[in-house]
Amino acid sequence: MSSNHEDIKREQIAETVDGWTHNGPFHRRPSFRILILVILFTAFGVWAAVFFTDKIMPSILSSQMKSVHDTIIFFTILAAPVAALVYAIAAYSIYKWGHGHGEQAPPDGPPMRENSLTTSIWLGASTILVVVVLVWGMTALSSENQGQLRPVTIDVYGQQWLWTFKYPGTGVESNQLVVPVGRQIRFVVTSYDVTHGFWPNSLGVQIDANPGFKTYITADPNATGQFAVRCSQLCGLYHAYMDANGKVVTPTQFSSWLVSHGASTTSANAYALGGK
Ligand SMILES: [Cu+2]
Repeated sequence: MSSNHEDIKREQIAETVDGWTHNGPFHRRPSFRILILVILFTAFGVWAAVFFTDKIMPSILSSQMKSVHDTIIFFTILAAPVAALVYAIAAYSIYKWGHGHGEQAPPDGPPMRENSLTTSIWLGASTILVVVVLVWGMTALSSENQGQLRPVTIDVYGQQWLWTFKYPGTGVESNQLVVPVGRQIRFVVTSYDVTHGFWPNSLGVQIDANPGFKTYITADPNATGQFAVRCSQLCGLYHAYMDANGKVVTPTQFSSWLVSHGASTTSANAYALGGK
């Protein structure tokens, strides 16, 4: 290619990047620089989803929490390019036409709804994203509701501002939530006063505790460890401090814990190690 040709090409590129043509779908064309910003911001979003989620979320102690965790990562990755496009256009506009940068903003172009290509891409992309999210969500939800034959039932009581847990058949009542690993836990939840939200965070489930009737939720703990039980419904002055300690332990440890809290060995073993 001759140098003359290269000059002309460079001029054309410069025109596409910096100028705005009056026949493009966006009036001023999305420039190469915006595209670079979109790629950079998307990469940041994907990085944040993959490396940051673990650091800011509760640990994973159940199959439900694993599914919550994966869903958050997956949805953040899906949302990253959309957010990146918005931030890229905003950042570029502020840089290029912001106060004090010298250049005057170009006049508005024709309305976008009149451009069928733009609206088709926009509608098509939104539809695909929504359908993917819907299918993912329904799959995750249906896999959470498979009941086990002999779940461990725990009665949960919320009140201003503490949690009480009762372990039926053992006579044990505690402000600490201890559950055995490898068994399905069925929480029967209610409240003594106002509506609270029962949220054992690392178990990845959450349900309202309503006065006057019972709600049910099941969790499948698959790893031992500590977690927090929080209240997820604004319930009064000390709502933020309405928390309890939670612990996933082995069935044998669970049985000993029940005994140390007043259960007979027979009832603790029957409850913790295979009975109902
Ligand atoms: Cu509460």
